[in-house]
Amino acid sequence: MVSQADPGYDVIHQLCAAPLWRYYGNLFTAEPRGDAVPFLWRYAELRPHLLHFAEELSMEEAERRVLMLVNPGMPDPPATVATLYAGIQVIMPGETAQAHRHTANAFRFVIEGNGAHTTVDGERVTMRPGDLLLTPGWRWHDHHHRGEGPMIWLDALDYPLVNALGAGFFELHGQRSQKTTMPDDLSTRQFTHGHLVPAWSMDRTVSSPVGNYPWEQTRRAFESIADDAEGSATDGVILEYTNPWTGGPVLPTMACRVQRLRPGFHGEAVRRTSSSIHHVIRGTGAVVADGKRLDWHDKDVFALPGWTTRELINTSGTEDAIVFSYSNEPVLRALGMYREESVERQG
Ligand code: GTQ
Repeated sequence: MVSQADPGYDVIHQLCAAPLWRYYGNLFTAEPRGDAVPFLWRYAELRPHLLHFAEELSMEEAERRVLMLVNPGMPDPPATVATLYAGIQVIMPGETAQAHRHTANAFRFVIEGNGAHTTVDGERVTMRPGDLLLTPGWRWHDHHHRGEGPMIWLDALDYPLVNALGAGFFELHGQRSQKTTMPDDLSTRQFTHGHLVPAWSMDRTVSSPVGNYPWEQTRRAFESIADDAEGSATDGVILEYTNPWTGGPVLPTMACRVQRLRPGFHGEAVRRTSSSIHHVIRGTGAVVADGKRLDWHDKDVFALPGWTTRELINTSGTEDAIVFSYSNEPVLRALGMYREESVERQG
């Protein structure tokens, strides 16, 4: 029997080798065991600080003026859950966030404000509250605000995954603003007519070609199935934003969904290997995550790491709750690692 103090341990350590038998249970866990924990960020707490930095920090001092939502279990490098990041960005009237590009895929979900747009590879894309705007990897993008009052949105990126894969590249454009090279909102207008898509374009990329999935469409979708759709036992009436070329997720690494929880909805408990980040568009409710209850309100953000047992609850007896969310489910599915199972309710 080998002794704990066997001098061989020190020697192999010096040789940059290690005894697998001392690590085995941590490397090959019986079930997923990540660093991230379920967590909730209250919009009402963060907003004043965002506005403080909007006053104090110029756009020349910050590449982007963003409060990152850092999971207490993933401080360094900061991430929100495994493979995913969320941040809250603010831009003030007259400001420009300069043009750059990165291999990380990004999208924005607009929280408040009007009169801003983002330019993505030469196309101006208008931003309104509730809109989902895509910036797939390596597209040039710069943000502009020509309206009044603060413009605030949720940023989502997959840089934790990109960096883990050693595939991170970043470039400044050189000019603060890109020149526009096509009509405003063209990609959105071309794909806005349901099943009719432009057949002349052969550029069928892995990412959705749509610049903006407008709130107006989302609202209409919910309205037209208002009381007919039963929805899912875990998630209520949940809709997925799709890539019109494939019917699949909008980005290869991130799937975006929006759900309506009817008054009093109490979802069945489930756990999934995918990690997700949720933004409350409207309503009041709770999520019971691994037995712990997190209460949410309008515009809050909460993170659910993979394999967290969770149930969603709308605590209002009269109002719908509408929740936007994104997950790394496409990555897990592509790699054959997606699993889900139903669990006994805890809340
Ligand atoms: O707006 O391009 O939250 O590059 C993080 C990195 C936003 C952006 C973020 C970014 C951006």
